[in-house]
Amino acid sequence: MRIVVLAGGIGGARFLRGLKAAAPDADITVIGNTGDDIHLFGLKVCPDLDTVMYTLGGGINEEQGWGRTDETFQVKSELAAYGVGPEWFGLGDRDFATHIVRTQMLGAGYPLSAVTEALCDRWQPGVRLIPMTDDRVETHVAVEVDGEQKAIHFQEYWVRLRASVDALAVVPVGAEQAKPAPGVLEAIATADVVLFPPSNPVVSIGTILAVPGIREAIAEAGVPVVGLSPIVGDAPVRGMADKVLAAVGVEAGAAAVAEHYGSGLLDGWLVDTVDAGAVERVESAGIRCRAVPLIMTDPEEGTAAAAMAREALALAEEVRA
Ligand code: FO1
Repeated sequence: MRIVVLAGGIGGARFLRGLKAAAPDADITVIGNTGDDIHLFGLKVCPDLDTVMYTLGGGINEEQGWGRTDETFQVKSELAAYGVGPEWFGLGDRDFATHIVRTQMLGAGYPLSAVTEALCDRWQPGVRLIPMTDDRVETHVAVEVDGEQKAIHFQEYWVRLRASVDALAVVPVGAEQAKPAPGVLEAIATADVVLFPPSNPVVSIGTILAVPGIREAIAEAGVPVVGLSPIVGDAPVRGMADKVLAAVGVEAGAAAVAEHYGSGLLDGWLVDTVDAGAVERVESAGIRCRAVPLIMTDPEEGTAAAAMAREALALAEEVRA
């Protein structure tokens, strides 16, 4: 079975670990969000690609869900000693090697998709990880600080400000001009099922869908498209998805997110058991809906994520019938 998964950061990566356990013989292609990418110290950092690669490759810092395990921060403190910031983004020594190799290969002319493939040679994530595009896309967030409106990089909003101020707008800068990376449209066209894991519907999955051609390819693939709600009980399971959902006028609810994606895209939607009351509203939007446990209580073992993945695949078969 060929499965295509649109993935963002932590929630997507943990779901993928469960999907691999639930469908060990499946051929899984992950289309990774690159809107989180940030250039720091002359290096290109790809947080969502690295979170998938490290999580599935066994190098992730499990508590954080980002960065490497057994990390040290000598380089970061030496940079700070030179007064070179930003200090609010925690790049570790081991992680720096990934960004150095990536930036070196990009500088030699390799596209991000080839670089990602090369980095995955080391990590062997057990899935094919393709960036949504090889072109530069960076999500910026419009905020009002001290009475002044300005656009800041997503990472500054997310990490430095901790999404403590309202996001007035979320803009994937460069998305309109971006082209799907090699292999993305082919993977969607040959998929047996497409999954939207519980990643952020605006800044992760929304950004991937903003690359011209990707949303259309999924809508026209003619195979089941099934998503899992990142919102449980009207609150995001993790992160601050409600902040960016508000920016696009979507309430932080399991049903509202399904409606946001729309029945033109989604065939099935899983909500958590606490949101069983939302099933009827989702079904009336023309999207098949089931209420199942969606909290990945045991990220390490991944058995909860495997159960969620099995439910998603089962719903896909139900939709296909
Ligand atoms: N998230 C944080 O909350 N604090 C950090 O200091 C931080 C550093 C960091 C370094 C490399 C990397 O790949 C990711 C990092 N993240 C950090 C996570 C990052 O903000 C992700 O983009 C979000 O978690 C959304 O996916």
